[in-house]
Amino acid sequence: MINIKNYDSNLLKELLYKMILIRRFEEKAAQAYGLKKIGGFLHLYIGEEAVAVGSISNLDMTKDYVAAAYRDHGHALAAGLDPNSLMAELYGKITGCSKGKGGSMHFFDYEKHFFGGNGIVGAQIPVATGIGLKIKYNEEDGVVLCYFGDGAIHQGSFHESLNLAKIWNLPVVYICENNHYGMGTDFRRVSAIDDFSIMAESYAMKGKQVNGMDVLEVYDATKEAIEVAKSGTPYLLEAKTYRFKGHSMSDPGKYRTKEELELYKQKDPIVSFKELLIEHNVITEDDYIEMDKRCKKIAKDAAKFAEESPEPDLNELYTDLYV
Ligand SMILES: Cc1ncc(C[n+]2csc(CCOP(=O)(O)OP(=O)(O)O)c2C)c(N)n1
Repeated sequence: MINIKNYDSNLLKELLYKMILIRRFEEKAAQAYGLKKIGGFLHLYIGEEAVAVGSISNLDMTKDYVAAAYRDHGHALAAGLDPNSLMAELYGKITGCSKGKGGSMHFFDYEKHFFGGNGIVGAQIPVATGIGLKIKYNEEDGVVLCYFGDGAIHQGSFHESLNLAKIWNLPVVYICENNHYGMGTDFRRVSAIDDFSIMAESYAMKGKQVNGMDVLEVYDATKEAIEVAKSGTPYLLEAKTYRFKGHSMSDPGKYRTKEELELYKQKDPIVSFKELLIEHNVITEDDYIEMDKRCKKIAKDAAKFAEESPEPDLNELYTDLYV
């Protein structure tokens, strides 16, 4: 049972603030997408914020690493990437973190240890494993958090990576964000089991299933997983979460009932955490309103920055290429 008194009040406020920032940033991005200011795909993370925030808040991004899939806005913001450069990336502008050439699915920042943003389902899992090997080989004090969806867990890349990670005892925490759907497919239709954390046993590592709508539960479980991973055994976490929006902006979400969606909205990770903090006098309603205003302004300013930024020069087509 989580006792809120065990946590530093600044940490609690920071967790709430980061979740609100992700929510407001994405709402602004969705609006810009609707106005056709953003092209390509846009996969929103709304509803899942507690997973990225709860886990990444354990990291020191000067020595730790994050690798994510295409639903990556939340992870990038939680990892401390600049909202302006992220919004500019969505707009395809040169000031974007990937110079406007990656878009929503390919946020990336080598300096800040953020390794995507990967459009290929499961592609980031071997990448994260490779980073784990680099940390171990160089005897660095770091860990990698690797995120992927329930749709990626049946990919060969997942199984091959976990096997290698255990053989080499790499400092990687694999985090399956089970938001119930891979595009329009309910995970129970395509999975032989419904507790993915038990897959850890196949690779002689520890696994745990956590409530991904509860930021503190994710925070605690990741802290423990990081300790285990750093002491020589990789770890698999499964965070049970839910996305409130479609798979991407073009998905009307007809494969799920309104009742199901409503049920999960009652468990909104931001609203429930805010209520918990108010109940325990960590913040007041006014503090929340002030935090929310701050985040809305950051999102609005980011959109302004993106709009006013230049397009990439045509010559950029030939830079950063590996052929
Ligand atoms: C190798 C590969 N196969 C298929 C696709 C098409 N595709 C894009 S997203 C997706 C569903 C993945 O679902 P999940 O991993 O659960 O992530 P979520 O979208 O739920 O966050 C699929 C099949 C792809 N991008 N890459």
